Amino acid sequence: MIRSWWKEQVIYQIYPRSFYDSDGDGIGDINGIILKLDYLKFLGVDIIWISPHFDSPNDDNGYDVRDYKKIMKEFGTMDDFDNLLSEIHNKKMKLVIDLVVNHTSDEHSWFIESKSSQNNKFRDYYIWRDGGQETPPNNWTSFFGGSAWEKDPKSNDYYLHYFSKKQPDLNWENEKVRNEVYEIMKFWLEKGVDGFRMDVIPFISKDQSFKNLSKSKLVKPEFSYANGSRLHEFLKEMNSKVLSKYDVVSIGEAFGISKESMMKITDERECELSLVFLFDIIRIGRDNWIQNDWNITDLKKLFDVQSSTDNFHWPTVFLNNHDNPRSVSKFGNDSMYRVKSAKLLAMLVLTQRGTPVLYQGEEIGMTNYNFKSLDQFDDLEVLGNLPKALKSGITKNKYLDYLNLSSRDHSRTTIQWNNRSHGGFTINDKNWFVSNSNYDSINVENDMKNSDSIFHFYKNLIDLRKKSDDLIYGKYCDLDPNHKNVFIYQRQGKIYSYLIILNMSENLMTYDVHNLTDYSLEISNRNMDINYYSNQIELLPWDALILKNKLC
Ligand code: TEU
Repeated sequence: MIRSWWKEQVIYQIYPRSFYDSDGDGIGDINGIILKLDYLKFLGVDIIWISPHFDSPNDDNGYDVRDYKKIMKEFGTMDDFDNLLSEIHNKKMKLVIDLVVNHTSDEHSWFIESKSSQNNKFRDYYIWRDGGQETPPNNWTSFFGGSAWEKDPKSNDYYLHYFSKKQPDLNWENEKVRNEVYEIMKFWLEKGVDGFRMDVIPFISKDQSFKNLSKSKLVKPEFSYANGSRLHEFLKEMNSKVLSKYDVVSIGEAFGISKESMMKITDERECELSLVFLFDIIRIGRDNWIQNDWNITDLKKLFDVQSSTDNFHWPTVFLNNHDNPRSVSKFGNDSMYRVKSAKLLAMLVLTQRGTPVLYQGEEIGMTNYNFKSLDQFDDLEVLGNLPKALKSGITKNKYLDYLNLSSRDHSRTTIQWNNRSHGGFTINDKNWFVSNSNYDSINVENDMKNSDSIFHFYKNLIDLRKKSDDLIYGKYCDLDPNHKNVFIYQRQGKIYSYLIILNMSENLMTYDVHNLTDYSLEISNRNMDINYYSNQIELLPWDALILKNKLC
């Protein structure tokens, strides 16, 4: 295993709009991030990834970029960004930015040119097709509802958009487009950013036949659209022309790719990307907006696939991001056992093999929001997919029930810093979205004061992980894949072997552990003694323990 800084460090994602509003306009901003850097440093974060900070009309909260070299005005100025970068570097942390280059905004100058006439030199920057009569060129659908094609009344041609119609897809077959992207990457790298998270990167290569898809393939378009035949070629080109010239981390958001493709992207011998975000774990049980039941044994299998890969691959480990519900609400118990189960999830994320990626608010156990009606959502996906949901035979109320489990907006409520108005997110009384009413008890200030809080548990685990190469690089082995409640795995290194025991249930039980008495307790989420009876351990609901054994 080749050592790399990005394997050893902890990433923390910031969704700037919802993080901290320093100027009182109700929208989080860059100066707000600067004000909280000491907090992140204290937590133990090494790498900060910020969701898009570029100029944008915000149809999809910045994932629709109007100008890649300008800052979103609500977030601040280029001087603010430069300040943020130098402050982060002064504190010996790193900054990763979001690269959204599968598509741009329809307000990007390239698209305005491209749309202006069929002969315009930017026409081929996007994907235009003649739809014939009144029907789109094929039956592909957009992730945000409806057809993936939008007709331009001027030319009668259709352009492709996998996401909203304000997010036209770039034509990566065009070498000029690729070079433009590489130039944008260099612009930010020359400023000193330490890497990129790459939005829906497998989608950049598209099946050029643009054939209709069968009904079954349309159900999960990510698997039919993703992984066009030139993906690996494009990534290798990007690597050789840009990434290889800098000591940076590249993380592809790899929505819907096959295991083979994932293995290729992250294979260190292939020179494509450093890491990918797979969605299998975070989306377990999901079918579009529907959250089905899932079980612990299935979850363990997914960790096994990613964590036991060979020495040439390195996974990411995460249970939260801005596109998914809050982890304690999905994987834990956000009522009676909120604190305990959030600590268990912290242990899971920080002791698996792979780079841990935390999401703002996770470190204090923020929970899902209780949406009462569809008009409370901000996410354009909610209304976009409503016709499809109704067509599938469910009522609006049922759709709302599903969204209360699955919506992206749960993670976009504003950060709960203290118990003052809007959870202290803003210096004024404005909020672009909502804050969860539980901010009077769940907030950063409370967690900082209480040494037994979720925050301090994260901090202690991060610290432990950093001090132990064996916990980072040790071999991973799931010791009891079939157990329905307990997730027990070993991380075996050169000097220490660690046992991680997680009771992912409300059940109280006695559990057999082979060679248990060789181990001593390193840390647990219990504040009372743990009883070992020879090779048996008593587990209380949501117990999480790390045991350690010095190898000879
Ligand atoms: O996300 C893509 C993604 O995996 C999901 O958001 C997906 O589109 C949706 O849940 C399908 O139901 C990335 C960004 O993370 C997301 O915020 C953007 O909206 C999207 O791409 C378009 O840029």
